[in-house]
Amino acid sequence: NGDPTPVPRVAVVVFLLKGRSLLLGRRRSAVGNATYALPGGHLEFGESFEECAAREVKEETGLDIGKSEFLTVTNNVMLEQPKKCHYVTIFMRSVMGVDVEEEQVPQNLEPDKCDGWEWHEWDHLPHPLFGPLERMVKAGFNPFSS
Ligand code: 8DG
Ligand code: MG
Ligand code: MG
Repeated sequence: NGDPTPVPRVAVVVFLLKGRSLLLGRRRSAVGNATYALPGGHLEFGESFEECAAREVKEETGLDIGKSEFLTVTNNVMLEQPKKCHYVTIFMRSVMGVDVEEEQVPQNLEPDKCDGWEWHEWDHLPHPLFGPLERMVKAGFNPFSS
């Protein structure tokens, strides 16, 4: 009866950088609702991190990422959320004009999950950030200098 035993899941998310800005969308979700987060989602069976990054960015924003590189990984236990969850989150980076064709414009392809995608300057990040991202920023992580 009830839910099966919960397990940690793997997520892949992308720091998509453009000049001094990065792409963020405000979540519509039982996890981190109304907070600003990176594009990304669940690693599927058989995928590489790079494949997952490109697929999730394409599904959520329509942007075609050529390449992406691994930056870091964090362990995110979120038992206080309306939907309790635990993610091992892989953070990738892709740079507009280098790994991604510069003139592409992000579209909100999953409006049930996101209010819209916007470029935000690193020095003027919106609030509140999604918990896992907020913790990294507070700890001094910088995707431009990693
Ligand atoms: P999918 O069905 O497309 O695979 O999943 P999704 O609907 O796109 O999943 P998601 O919630 O966007 O991402 C999966 C989990 O990744 C999320 O619940 C928690 C974790 N996660 C972080 N940091 C971030 C982040 O900055 N952005 C996103 N999108 N997810 C993040 O730990
Ligand atoms: Mg997704
Ligand atoms: Mg997502």
